[in-house]
Amino acid sequence: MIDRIALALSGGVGGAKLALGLSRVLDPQELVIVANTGDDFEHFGLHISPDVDTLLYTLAGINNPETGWGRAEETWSCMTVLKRLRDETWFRLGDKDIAMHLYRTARLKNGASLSEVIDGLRILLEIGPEVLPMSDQPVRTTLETNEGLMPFQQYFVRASCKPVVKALRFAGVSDAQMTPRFSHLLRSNDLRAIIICPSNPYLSIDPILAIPGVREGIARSPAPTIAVSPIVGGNAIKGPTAKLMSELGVPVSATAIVEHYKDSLDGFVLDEVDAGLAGSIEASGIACAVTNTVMKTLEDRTRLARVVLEFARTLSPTVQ
Ligand code: FO1
Repeated sequence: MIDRIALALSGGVGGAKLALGLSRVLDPQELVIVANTGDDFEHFGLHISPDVDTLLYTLAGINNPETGWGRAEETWSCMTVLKRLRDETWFRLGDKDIAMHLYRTARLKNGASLSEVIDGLRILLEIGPEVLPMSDQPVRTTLETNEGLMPFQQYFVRASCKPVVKALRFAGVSDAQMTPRFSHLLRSNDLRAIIICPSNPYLSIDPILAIPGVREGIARSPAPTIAVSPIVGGNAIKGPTAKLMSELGVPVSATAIVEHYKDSLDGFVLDEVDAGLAGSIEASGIACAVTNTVMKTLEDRTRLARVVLEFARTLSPTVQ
């Protein structure tokens, strides 16, 4: 079987952008995306999977283009009434978005696995590539902050990432298994690349890597592992990555991202503004590609996907 499947690890808005680019370059059966579920939480009795839904909405072309998360053409009737009932409305749930959570919650209650539910949503949204949760068991990103231990959405949304983070925990991760399909792919010889999307490494990618066997599976896979830098010129494109890095005592640079992933990487994609870092990164044994990694347009997403896939091809042991 020739190498043909690109396995992308994604969380949040940045990851979803590259996943969309990959989905426009590859045939559906050539792309599998593993989504972070560490941000999942129970809210109003509903099981909400933000990074999964951001990926599904983006791949289906129905995401809210301003925020990146949630749906386009949303209405907020339910939230409006909830506010009158004096209930919690800090986590904005649109009416159409709520339908997704009702579907997911009901199916989970009936015994379906998270993988089965997400595949059901993927098919209903007519998305070609497979989207997998990293695990069917619960993993919950929790933050040790100067305001105490905080569940992820309380930190990220309710407190707008203001608390100072001291450490991160992924509750439940040591008891979690990779989803069977994820584990199978990591062990297969069909992979052309393992792509770490430009998501927040600490909040969106580390929960995936922390699942027992993932790091070993990546190291063992003959496929090249490539990360796209989420840091451009010492800043994050979106979200709290830069703030988090400085609070964790990590220099806010693309080089620090390489350092963070180093045991798992074969290649690293730098933005042009950081081209000067390529030499030292390559001296550490990790190949570098330099390109525009800022994805403003659909064309940017598609072009970056092509660059990553071509880069992987040059790093493959049997370069065709
Ligand atoms: N992020 C916010 O900053 N405010 C919100 O009210 C909010 C609601 C929301 C609803 C559904 C969903 O799938 C995502 C939502 N997000 C919101 C984003 C979410 O917190 C993040 O996408 C991830 O958890 C981190 O990437």
